[in-house]
Amino acid sequence: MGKILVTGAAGFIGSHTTDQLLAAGHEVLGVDNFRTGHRSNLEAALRSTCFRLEEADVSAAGVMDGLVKEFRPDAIIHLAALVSVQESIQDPDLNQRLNVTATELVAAAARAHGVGRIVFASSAAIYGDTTDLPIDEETPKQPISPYGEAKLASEGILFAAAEQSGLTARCHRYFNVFGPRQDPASPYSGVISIFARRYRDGKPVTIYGDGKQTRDFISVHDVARANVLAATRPGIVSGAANICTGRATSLLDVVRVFAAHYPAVPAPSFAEARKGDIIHSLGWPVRAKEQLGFVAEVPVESALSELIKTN
Ligand code: UD2
Repeated sequence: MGKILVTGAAGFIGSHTTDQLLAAGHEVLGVDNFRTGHRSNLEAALRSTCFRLEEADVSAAGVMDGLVKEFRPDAIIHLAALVSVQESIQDPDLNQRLNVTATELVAAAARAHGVGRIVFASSAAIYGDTTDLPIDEETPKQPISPYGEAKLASEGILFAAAEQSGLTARCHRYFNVFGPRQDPASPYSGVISIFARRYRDGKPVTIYGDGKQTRDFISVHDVARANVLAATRPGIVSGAANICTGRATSLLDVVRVFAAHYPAVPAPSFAEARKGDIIHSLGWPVRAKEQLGFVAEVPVESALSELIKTN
């Protein structure tokens, strides 16, 4: 079994990835500064003797070098990031440090200590607001936020490191990920996390626009599985792939599932569409299948039902 270092291990995607790695018998070193991650997300992982958690900032000089030198991982899954697009606009310097400098330090540590693979949390945000659907990996990269710019720059950093040192770099362009442990704190948090909290609290949700907008919503369990595959499956080569389902789900579809589970909660209210909101987003999932053997398996309806049960 392998040794895997997970940055951002206490975050939404990081904690699910850690859980799946441990379940598969790997040894995991988790790194998190708890800026947006929560120790409680790792409650189960912390009971495992194969898991160690290090409180540290990946973007601080020397941190990754020291940890990689000591732990000698077979692979690094780099998920630590500034995750809010909105925050990247408000604080571009912080975005640069957490989303670009951190990647440079991860790549440098991997090269210095002979790590074989890096799996990176990229984003569909690198495609900007294209209306050319479905989005495949050849779609022009035209990010419209500092967040998207940083994810694209990080891909470049990792592919250059792969060219120079022979390590394998896998960049996962996540679409709209949802599931347990996603933080609904900001109005710009993922819509499903916001809806889950509102329904749980007995409050009606607000739909911006007519609710017919669609997204390629993918369960965090599928996303974590893609991370595990990319880090551990033999014979994988460097590349970037969309991590998506290839299926469009509208907000009205999402609300229908919640409403059926919470019949006492008042009906949604409708408000004007958000400025700059895109109407449809949909990924083309074939490259992940070809390069990783990854196909999303969890239907949105059952992932929503699971989320509601743990709500
Ligand atoms: C993603 C980013 C967002 C921005 C956008 C650019 C995430 C979570 N969000 O938004 O920051 O960069 O891409 O395209 O990565 N909605 C409601 N009610 C609510 C909240 C949201 O109706 O309470 C709508 C929202 O207006 C949108 C849809 O739900 O039409 C999905 O919103 P989202 O923020 O979850 O995801 P997205 O892809 O629009």
